[in-house]
Amino acid sequence: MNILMVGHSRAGKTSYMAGLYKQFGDEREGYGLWMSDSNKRENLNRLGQGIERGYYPNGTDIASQYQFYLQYDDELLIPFNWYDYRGGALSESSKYSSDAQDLLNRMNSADALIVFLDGEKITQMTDDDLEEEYDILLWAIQNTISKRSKDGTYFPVSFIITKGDLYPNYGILLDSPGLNYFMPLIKNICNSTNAAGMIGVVEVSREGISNVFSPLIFSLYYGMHHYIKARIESMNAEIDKYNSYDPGLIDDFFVGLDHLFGGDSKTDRELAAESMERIQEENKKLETLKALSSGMEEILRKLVENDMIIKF
Ligand SMILES: Nc1nc2c(ncn2[C@@H]2O[C@H](COP(=O)(O)OP(=O)(O)OP(=O)(O)O)[C@@H](O)[C@H]2O)c(=O)[nH]1
Ligand SMILES: [Mg+2]
Repeated sequence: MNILMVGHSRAGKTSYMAGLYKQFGDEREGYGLWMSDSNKRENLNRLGQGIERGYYPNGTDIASQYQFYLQYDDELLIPFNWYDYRGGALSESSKYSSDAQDLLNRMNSADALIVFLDGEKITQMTDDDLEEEYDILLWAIQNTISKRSKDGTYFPVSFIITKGDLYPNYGILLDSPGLNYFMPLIKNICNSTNAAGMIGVVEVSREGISNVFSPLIFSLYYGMHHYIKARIESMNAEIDKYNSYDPGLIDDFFVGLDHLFGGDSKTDRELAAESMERIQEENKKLETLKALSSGMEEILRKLVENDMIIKF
C-alpha cells in the first residue's frame, strides 16, 4: 500500500514517523510495522530515542521513502510504502511547475494521503501564508479525488495537526486559520462518495507520543479496498499472461501436475508455478487483511468516541 505524507518543511513528518516506529516498530502483538532496511531501521530508532531525550531530527533533504511491512500478530501482511514529501518546494509554485505535477502524480498513485499541518504555525497564519502554503496542495487533493473512479473504493485523506503538546487544549488548533482554510475541501470530502477524511492532533515529544496510530489505521481501513482491487487486477493479469502462453498451464498447476513440467516449455512452466505460489500466498494475506476490517472499524469508532479523531 502506498501512503503519501505531505507537509511543509518542519511540519513534523519525520518526527511523526520516528514516533510511529517507536510505538509500533517490531510490535509482535496486534498491529506492528517492520522495516527490512536495517540502516533506515536504525536511523528511525535513533531518531525516536533522540526525541525521548528532547532532540529532534534534522530536516529531511527533499523527500524520503520508508518501506515497511504491516504486521499483525507477527505475520507480515502487506508492504507499506510511505513517501515523505516536503511541501516547501511548492510554496509560490504554479500548478504547471514540475514540483506541482510531481506531487499530483504521486497523489494519483497513492492509496492514502496524510496531510501534515504544522501545529505551531496554523494558529497564526495570514491569508498570504495560507495561499502560498496550501493552494497547490488543495488543488492537487481536489484533482485527485475528482479523478478517482466511483468504483466503491475510497481515497482516505487524513489531516494531521502536529505539535499538540504546545497547547493546553486542542480547541485553538481545531479552529485555526490553517485548518479552516481546508474547510471547503473537507466539505467536499464529506459529500463525496469516493473519499473519506479525518482530522487528528498528534504529539511526538519528550513528554510522550500520542495519537500517531490514528492516521495509519484510518488509511488502512479506507484505503485497503482500493489496494486489494489493484493487487487482484495485477495478479489476474499475471495469470492471463501465463494462460496466453499455454491455456493448460495454470490448470496443470492447480491440479498438482507441476512436478510433471519438463521439456521445452520448462522455463515458462516453472515461472508459472512460482508465480502461482506467490499469488496464492498473497491472496491469503489479502484475505487476512480483509478479515481485520471489522476490528479496524471498532478501533476507529473508539477513536471517535474518545475525541481523538474527527471523521467525515
Ligand atoms: N513540540 C513539538 N515539536 C515538534 C513535534 N514534532 C516536530 N516538532 C518540531 O518541529 C521540527 C521539525 O520536525 P520534523 O519532523 O523534522 O519536520 P519535517 O516535516 O520532517 O521537516 P522536513 O524534513 O524539513 O520536511 C522539529 O525539529 C521540532 O522542533 C511535536 O510533536 N511537538
Ligand atoms: Mg523530515
